[in-house]
Amino acid sequence: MAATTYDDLKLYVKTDCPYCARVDRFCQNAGIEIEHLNIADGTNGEDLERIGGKRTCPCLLIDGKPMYESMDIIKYLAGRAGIKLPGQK
Ligand SMILES: N[C@@H](CCC(=O)N[C@@H](CS)C(=O)NCC(=O)O)C(=O)O
Repeated sequence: MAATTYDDLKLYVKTDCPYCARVDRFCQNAGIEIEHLNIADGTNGEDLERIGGKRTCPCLLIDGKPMYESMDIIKYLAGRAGIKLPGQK
């Protein structure tokens, strides 16, 4: 499947974060490409705290607005990609 890149989205992640890995797995299966910002790099951690009030990962920035919680992120991305999640009507 050819991947689709979403330029209005950025995903804050942390190395070895299982919730980030869950979002990544979904993206991989759904053919969704999003720019990743690792909070260990440069000012990414400070930036995330300034934007969202905490450094918890994953955090999806949608046009600059933060969405925390891996399942909320996956549901949002599924909606964008027109994918129905298991159990969804
Ligand atoms: N319920 C959250 C859990 C996220 C979470 O606990 N992330 C950890 C990394 S694995 C974290 O960033 N902890 C540090 C913090 O909350 O400041 C989700 O599903 O996204």
